[in-house]
Amino acid sequence: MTTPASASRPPRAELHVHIEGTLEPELAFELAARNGVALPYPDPASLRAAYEFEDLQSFLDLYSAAMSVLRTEADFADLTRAYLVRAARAGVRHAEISFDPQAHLVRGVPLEDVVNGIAGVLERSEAEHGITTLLIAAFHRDRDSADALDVLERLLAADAPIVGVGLDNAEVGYPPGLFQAVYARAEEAGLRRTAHAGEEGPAQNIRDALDLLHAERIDHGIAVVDDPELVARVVAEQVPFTVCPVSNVRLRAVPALAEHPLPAMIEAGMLVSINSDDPPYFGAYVDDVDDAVTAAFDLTREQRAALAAASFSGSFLPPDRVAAYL
Ligand code: ES4
Ligand code: ZN
Repeated sequence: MTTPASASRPPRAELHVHIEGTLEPELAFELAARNGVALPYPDPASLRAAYEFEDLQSFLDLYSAAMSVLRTEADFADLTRAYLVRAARAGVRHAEISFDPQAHLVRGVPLEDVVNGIAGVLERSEAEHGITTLLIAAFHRDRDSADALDVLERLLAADAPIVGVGLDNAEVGYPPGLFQAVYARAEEAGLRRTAHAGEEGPAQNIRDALDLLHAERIDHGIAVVDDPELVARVVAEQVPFTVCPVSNVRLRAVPALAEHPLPAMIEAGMLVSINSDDPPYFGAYVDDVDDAVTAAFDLTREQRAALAAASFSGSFLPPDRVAAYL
């Protein structure tokens, strides 16, 4: 008899999760009522039923629309708390959470309400949920990089409690090089650097994120397998890749889980972790992702433990704190 994966789930870190992408339909309706905002669906079940995506853009359209319910500091606090409660159940002990400041600024939500709402809950996360956390400000690559730079300066001036910066939203047509000045400023300010690359875009975007942005970590990065020379480099440098296999299937970056390059990335010796990305939208928190890849690839206990260990060693925690988790 085989043991269910859940019975032996190893503790893990989650390194790739968008806090706005953790908005459950039920909470969306609660916040919509509280704020007098209308959602174009009659109830949570109809909204959840709309989570069928053709590609990254079709997801981003719905994700942006649902975000309209997030208006106040309390909304961001409630959103963050709900994620932490569910993540704790998934065995998450450390979470590096991204937020999209520009998605809220364009709607007139003050930056400090967003940051204070999220950070106020993260401050108490270790005590209340048993999860240590770090916060990442992610910039929209399909917006002008001057806007990203302006938002970064505002975060720095406000001494916002962020560990680093990221780059997300539509990838094709918006290469990493556009954001060189933003990442140079982040590096100068002592911030850590990650970037979505090679999700829908080519392997060259991964190379450019490393070389032009000095990214220390790559989000998704599944296109790396198209470029053996790049695979050899990221293996040699042990660049962490935060892979989101269920997200990639749901956004049709890969046709099916069985065809996902995760096993090839592991076999090559890359430092890969598995992550949820936007859990309710893709129907899977990180424990569900663990179950899905364990079943699809018949992963051994050792391989699952290696994925969990890589989630800590790929984190932005200092080495002594990583060692304490391993
Ligand atoms: C995202 Cl799956 C994905 N890709 C790019 N940007 C994003 N923002 C939220 N989820
Ligand atoms: Zn993502």
